[in-house]
Amino acid sequence: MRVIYSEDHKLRDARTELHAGQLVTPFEAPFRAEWILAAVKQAGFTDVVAPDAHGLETALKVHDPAYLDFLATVWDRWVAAGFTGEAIANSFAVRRTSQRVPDNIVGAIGHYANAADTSITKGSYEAAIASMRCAITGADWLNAGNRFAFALCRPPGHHAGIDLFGGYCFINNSGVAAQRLLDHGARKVAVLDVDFHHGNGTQDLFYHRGDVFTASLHGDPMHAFPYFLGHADEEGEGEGEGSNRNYPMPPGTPWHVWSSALADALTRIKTFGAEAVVVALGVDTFERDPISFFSLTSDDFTRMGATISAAGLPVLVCMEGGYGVPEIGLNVANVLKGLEA
Ligand code: SP5
Ligand code: ZN
Repeated sequence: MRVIYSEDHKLRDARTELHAGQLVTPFEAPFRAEWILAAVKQAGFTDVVAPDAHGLETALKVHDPAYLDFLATVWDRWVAAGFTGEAIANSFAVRRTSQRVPDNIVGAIGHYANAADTSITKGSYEAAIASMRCAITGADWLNAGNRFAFALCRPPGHHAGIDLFGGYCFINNSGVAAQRLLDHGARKVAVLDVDFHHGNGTQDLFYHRGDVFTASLHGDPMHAFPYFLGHADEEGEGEGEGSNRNYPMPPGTPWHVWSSALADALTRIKTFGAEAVVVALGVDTFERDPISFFSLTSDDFTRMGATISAAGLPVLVCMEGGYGVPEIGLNVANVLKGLEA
């Protein structure tokens, strides 16, 4: 198992997250990647490399160019406007409003935001680029004929849509990796999203495409972030009809229920004809995750890896969520162990 990690994740270190009516220290913080890296090394995954210096060519196939330009410039524009706090969206392009991008930076950030939980700071873009590079480098490890890679992406990516940031995500690393696999020979691939939260961004990227199957297992959006996407009747449209599958599940969902959704998703991925799987791995399904409501145990993560491995496909794991508790490292290492067992 090759592990791809960049120190540049530390450039994403916001002071604020709008949570429960207060600006709190973000759940998505640098310690996460440090704890996960330490635990995977401890578990014997010591083949750790830095990512290659990729540009935006692959990202431009799944994101809107103007959105990527916004990400690259938003912090400087925010500072130039005279604002001293972190960049937080507070006005949104919602139902029956114009989708023109305002010149004003407060308007622009609202246009491109799908949530106000993600404060943009100096260095956020550079960290997001490094995270994307980890995913691309991991995809290329599979393109070279290897079976497994772990891209220790931070910041995460699965809430980033074609032209939307939020949910702690800016560039959709798993989606960019899927595109990279297609660009290097795969005819069809799948993104299997096992983060607690619905992969709304990934669903958006590929909803009208027939070359990427997207499956997401997550807390029912009636009760959990991202709230506005992730229902079971969202199955893809046009060329993508039938190539999106959602598995919303209720509070308290344990492994024996969660794993039957996983089995169904893997069966559909095989039937679709995917030649590789990108696993969008959040360990926020853990029973003690501070912002989520599933009941998986640390041993369940080993079972998760083994179940995914049994599908027999090459697997690129991209890190998504998982917060707060020391077990996030162990839980990630357990998935990797299960994959290689
Ligand atoms: C990548 C990822 O896991 N992003 C998640 C973003 C969630 N942000 C909003 C968090 C809302 C949490 N509300 C739950 C309250 C629990 N008491
Ligand atoms: Zn999550």
